[in-house]
Amino acid sequence: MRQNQLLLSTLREAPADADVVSHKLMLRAGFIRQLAAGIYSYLPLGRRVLRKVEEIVRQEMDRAGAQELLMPAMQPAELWQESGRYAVYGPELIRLKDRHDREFALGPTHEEVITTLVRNEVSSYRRLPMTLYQIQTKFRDERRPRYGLLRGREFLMKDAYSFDMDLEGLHESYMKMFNAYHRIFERCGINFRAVEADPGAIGGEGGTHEFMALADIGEDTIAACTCCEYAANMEKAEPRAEKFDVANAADVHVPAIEKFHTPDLKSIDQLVESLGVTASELMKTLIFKADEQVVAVVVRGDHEVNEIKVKNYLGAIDIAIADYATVEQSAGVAAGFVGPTGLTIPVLVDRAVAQMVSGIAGAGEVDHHIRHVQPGRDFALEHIGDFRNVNEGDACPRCAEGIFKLYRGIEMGHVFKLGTKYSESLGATFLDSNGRSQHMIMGCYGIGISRILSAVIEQHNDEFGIVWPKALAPYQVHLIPISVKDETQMQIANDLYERLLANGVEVLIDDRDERAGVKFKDADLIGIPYRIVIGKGAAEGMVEFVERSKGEKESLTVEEAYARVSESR
Ligand code: 9G3
Repeated sequence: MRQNQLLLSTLREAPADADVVSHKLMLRAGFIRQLAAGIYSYLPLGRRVLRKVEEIVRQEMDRAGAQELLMPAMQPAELWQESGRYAVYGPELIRLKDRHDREFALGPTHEEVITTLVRNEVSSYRRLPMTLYQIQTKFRDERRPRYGLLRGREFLMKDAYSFDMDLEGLHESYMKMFNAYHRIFERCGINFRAVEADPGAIGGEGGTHEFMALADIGEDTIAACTCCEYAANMEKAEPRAEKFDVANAADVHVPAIEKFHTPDLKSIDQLVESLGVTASELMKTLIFKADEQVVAVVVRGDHEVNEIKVKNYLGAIDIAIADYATVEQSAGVAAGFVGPTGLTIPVLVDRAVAQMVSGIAGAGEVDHHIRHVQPGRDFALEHIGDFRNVNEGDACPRCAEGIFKLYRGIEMGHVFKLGTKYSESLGATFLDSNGRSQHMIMGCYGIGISRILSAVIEQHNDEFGIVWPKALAPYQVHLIPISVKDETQMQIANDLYERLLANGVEVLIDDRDERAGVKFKDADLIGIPYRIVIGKGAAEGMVEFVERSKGEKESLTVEEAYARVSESR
């Protein structure tokens, strides 16, 4: 491609509203342009990278035996009413009416569409297992689109759906996808972890993993063991349950509860400071509203409540910290002074609290706390569970020596075991080998194709710009003649360009009439892996060879340079 014709304008500075490096660089290097909040155009360089990612995904899906199809974005509302999800999703689901006033949704995902399609096309066990996928634009009206392609309102997803006769079939289909995902993210040059995740609202037969690209700006936190393979997102990561028997706590004599005055001590830190205790000697009681139910959750002072774990324990759809009025009304005292004793609402006690011999807690009275609080004696242990986030350094539950380290991550892929959630609600059945009608067992598997561009740039950049992994770069070679007016330079540059093209090498030639400094700055921004500079040495047949990821310059003959980039394919 000749850069003089390429639709490309690089920017010296990123717009103010771009606040992560991948968003800044994609705008500055001319890969994307924003049309509206969370809605982007891919300029030619961006489109070429997007296509490279698509091709890797397509190859690995096909290798895993999945069949590609393409489903509509416009989905009749009736489908979502039939699956019961039309009412579940709020403004995030983009809804519209056609000219006949019929209601449609712009597809945020395609469980309803694919299940209906397969229901109508497949009815015998002989046709199963079957995994179908598409690469297609999804619409989700995010309340706060941000970080460029990381959280958009219109984005490219590969979504796959598997259909099996039984659970072991589902496990096989799931593992084929799981392994294909490993190959995809490895080929994309991404440093990632597959983490055990929480099945979430979509439900499923237990068993769901997220593929997270490690990145400091990632919105998710993952916990990975320093020794074994165990890794999970915070909603799933479980601390090791120390062997403990609540009864033995009763062996130790604990004095009766003693209330004491703690004026102006609001936070855990203030209490720790003024009482000269450690946070692990404190009990924190928080009030939550799970659907219509109000519950108290008690965790140790050095731990944080994980709302999803509480929600899952209660089997609730929604959960949120209770507002002041609800706290006053349900605990009889202002938030911050709530304690675990004397509550009339259910009290969920984290395992770490249940095994405390005694601790300091809120007194249920403003500016007062209580000490010598003994779990089991001073408040009921009817609900004991894992309700907290793991902390860095907590013991791994799977191996003997490992401890957790926490990382920020960008979710690039998510694989779910769905079971019969959609085949039941939408009636996708098949006749088994005994002629009995059974519901198909499903799995679903997503990859954020456009989001991968951001994840890759977050992991592959330097102070000068993007450093594309070879498999994803928009071109493989960047030819840079220093002076387009110098006939010798242009002769060599054009000759190289034609030969490389003829040899199937993706090459971009910077034939603009620009100063060398401008050409190098732009080349660094765009981040093409190999660069051949045709400058003064051209007269002696010498060119400069630079590998973008390394930076050192080599002086080579034209032939040597040609060979270097040709063999690298
Ligand atoms: C909606 C809206 C947003 C959504 C969904 C539905 C996420 C929704 C979960 C999934 C599960 C899997 C197949 C590919 C992999 C992910 N956001 N999810 O169902 F109506 Cl507005 O999409 N789907």
